[in-house]
Amino acid sequence: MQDDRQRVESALLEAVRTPDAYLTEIASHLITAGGKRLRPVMSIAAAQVGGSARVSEQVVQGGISCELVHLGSLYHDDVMDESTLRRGVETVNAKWGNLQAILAGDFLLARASEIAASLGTEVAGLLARTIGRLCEGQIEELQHTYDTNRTVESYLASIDGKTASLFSAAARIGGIVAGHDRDVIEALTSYGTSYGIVFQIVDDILDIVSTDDELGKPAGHDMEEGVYTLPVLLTMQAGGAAAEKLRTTLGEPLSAQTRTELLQLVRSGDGVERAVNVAKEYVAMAEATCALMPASSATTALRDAAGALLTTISN
Ligand code: GRG
Repeated sequence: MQDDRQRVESALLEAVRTPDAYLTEIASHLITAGGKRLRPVMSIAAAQVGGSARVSEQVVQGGISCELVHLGSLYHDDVMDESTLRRGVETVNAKWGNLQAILAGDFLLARASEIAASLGTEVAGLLARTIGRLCEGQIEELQHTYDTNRTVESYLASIDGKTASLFSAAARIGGIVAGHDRDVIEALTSYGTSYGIVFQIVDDILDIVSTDDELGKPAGHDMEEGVYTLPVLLTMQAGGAAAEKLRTTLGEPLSAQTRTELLQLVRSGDGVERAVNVAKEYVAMAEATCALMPASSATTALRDAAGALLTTISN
């Protein structure tokens, strides 16, 4: 995997190189800043299901097409949220400005599309559809900002689009490019969806239960911004005094003091535990899809990766 990771890094930097040094610098900013590269790693693992051979250059290209979409979405997300820090460095919008961040984000999507097209019409169509799904998920979230009546269905639809669809595409592309059987490709696709749902639920739980230091931003940031995630929705759904307090206080921007107060309220109820239980259902689905794939060390790694996401929640 070390060798594969190096292949991913070189391919990413190569993909954003242009004759214009200024554009190249902006487009490579978050690549050199770091990141976990989960999406290309997922494509590579998906390709290795049922075998262990070194993956082809096309598989690496398929993986980085997903990472470039992820990067493009982060450039745009940071503009929308007016974020100043990402991957431990200044965001593109903070360093160069919103116009540069939007254009460079578009550029990353263009390069991703070009690579996907080189892998065939099925991959090209899938990547285009996935970019649409990310936008749909983000719009669903936007439509329910500060909505205390937001449903769990709305939350799940949003994270399915904004996060899970790209993990699903990464796994599917790995399977398609490696030439796996159709039933294995379908199993990989639904594995990626379940993994992505768990990933986002865990991320949203961490926003509630972690310390500011662990997060590198104030805990409860989502709630403060009007994005009511699963632990908050399930606390409100449970009824009682805590639910009543949340219902009457949320719905508008919060002061730092109120945020801390509400955070305490959510932490002391059972909303977090219930959210963990929902995540566990998706872990079980991810594991069940692995049973439909041929046995191999990559299959075991995928199986273990879904459950491992839950271990990052410490309380
Ligand atoms: C332009 C494609 C495009 C979409 C526009 C902005 C937007 C609509 C969608 C983005 C939605 C979004 C920010 C989803 C969350 C993505 C996510 C799970 C980020 C964290 O991923 P990690 O932890 O990050 O894999 P690293 O930095 O490790 O890569």
